[in-house]
Amino acid sequence: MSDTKVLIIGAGGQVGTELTLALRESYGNQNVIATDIKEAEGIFLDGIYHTLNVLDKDAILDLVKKYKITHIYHLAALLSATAEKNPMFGWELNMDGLLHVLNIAKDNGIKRMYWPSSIAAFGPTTPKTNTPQDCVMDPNTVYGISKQAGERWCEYYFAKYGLDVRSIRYPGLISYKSEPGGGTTDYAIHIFYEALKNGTYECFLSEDTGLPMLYMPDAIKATIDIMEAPAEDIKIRSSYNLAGFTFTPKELADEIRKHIPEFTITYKPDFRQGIANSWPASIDDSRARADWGWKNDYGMTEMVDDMLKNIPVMMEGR
Ligand code: VAH
Repeated sequence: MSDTKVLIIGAGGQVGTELTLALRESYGNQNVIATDIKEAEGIFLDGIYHTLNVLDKDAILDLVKKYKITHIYHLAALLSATAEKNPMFGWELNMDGLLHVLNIAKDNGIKRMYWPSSIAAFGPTTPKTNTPQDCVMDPNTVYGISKQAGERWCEYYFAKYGLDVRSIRYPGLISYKSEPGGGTTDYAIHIFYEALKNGTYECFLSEDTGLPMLYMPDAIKATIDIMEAPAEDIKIRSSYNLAGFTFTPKELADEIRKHIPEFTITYKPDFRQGIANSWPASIDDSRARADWGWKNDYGMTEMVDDMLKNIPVMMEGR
């Protein structure tokens, strides 16, 4: 019987769906309480699930007390493109939501808390290549501003209250088990479905837009590894840089064409090009590698192979 009781807030998102599956494996279905704003469906019918609005702090507290929660993974957020369409709600959900969870964790003896930041916390004057852990951060998107502010709050709650909160700056995440969440890097997911279904894809970023990316199995591994690392190994309490590989839409299309020779791509940049232009092209994640043993298992080639192998299987099962 595990004495670990995990609450996942925002379990229905791209990361949350796969994190729920992984944490159930680690701690048992009965020790993982998955929550999201939407009604339970799919995998969430196989375990404990509650609809939860992260802006309702009393509802969060009720669940923490009902299940005697020991660990919280707080994932709920509006991502970059979505938040730009609704700035004030994006700020409210991302910031008030985080502060509700930080305060509940502080006041209710939560042993460890996880909250994802993003490379979106960097901005247009951040060094673009091999972006250092510590450098200029001038995000110019609602999402990026909320992530930069959130990092400051996490470090504050650790320093002032001793809350063991840990964080990773996720790059673009690529997966097939869950829908992408309205981000700028989502092109790198949509392209696979379009390539398989239609043999062509119209990309909303320009062909030479290099962005740091990571395959979801590695993102889930990193998330669990940082949460299970000894506290003394976590020397950065804002958020750790992390990435796997960098590619441009053209490079990704060329890799897909090794599997689907007739695949074609066109480019029609939209407002998301301006968001992508403000982000780094590659990330120095040497501190995560040094402090808690991070290393990615998947490179771009392995990711493309795995996506193109698994998407058809998953689509047949639907
Ligand atoms: C987004 N997928 O595009 C997210 C991520 C670095 C990008 O944070 O908004």
